[in-house]
Amino acid sequence: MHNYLVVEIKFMAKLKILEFPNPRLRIKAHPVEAIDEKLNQKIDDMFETMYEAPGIGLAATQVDYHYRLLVADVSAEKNEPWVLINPVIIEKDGVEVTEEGCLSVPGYFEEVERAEHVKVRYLDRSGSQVETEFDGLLGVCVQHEMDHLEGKLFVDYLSEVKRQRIRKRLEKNRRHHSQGTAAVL
Ligand code: GNR
Ligand code: NI
Repeated sequence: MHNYLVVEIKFMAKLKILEFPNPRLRIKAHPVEAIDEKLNQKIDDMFETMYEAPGIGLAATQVDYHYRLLVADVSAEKNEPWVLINPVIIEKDGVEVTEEGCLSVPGYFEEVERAEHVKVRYLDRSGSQVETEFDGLLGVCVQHEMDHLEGKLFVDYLSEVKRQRIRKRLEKNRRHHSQGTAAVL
């Protein structure tokens, strides 16, 4: 009998980001049950997708993976990666208005009101439960990503008129884009 060592090599992959008004962005994410190789691969793929976009955060929901997982990096050097698994806000205070954008709503930036400070309980990449206080841009980003896990988008904080205007323009752009693609085929 021969014993074989099977080596599996996985490469990082850039994932497709769902765009508003795709109904899959409205799915409420399930808790992560196990931090295993499959989840680790997903985390790596999410970082690659976020850095290439480029964005400062990405929720699993946006890449059609409906588990409570988000990544973020607001540093200029892109060397401060954060991974939050099953995050829960346990304290919040203050009010802050920030001009937000979203990779799932490309090209639009609008002011959104969020808590100024949040304390979040979550599992880190190693599976340890930790509590961290977030504020500033990272605090806004974490709240924005946690909304995604609930199926909520920043455009939901805008007026119905503004939201419909954004939806119509994005749908129109997408129609034109897919016509161009179809003509090549
Ligand atoms: O890249 C992003 N920038 C951003 C700016 C202000 C507030 C929130 C964000 S998050 C966004 C990436 C994204 O869509 N994450 O879900
Ligand atoms: Ni977003």
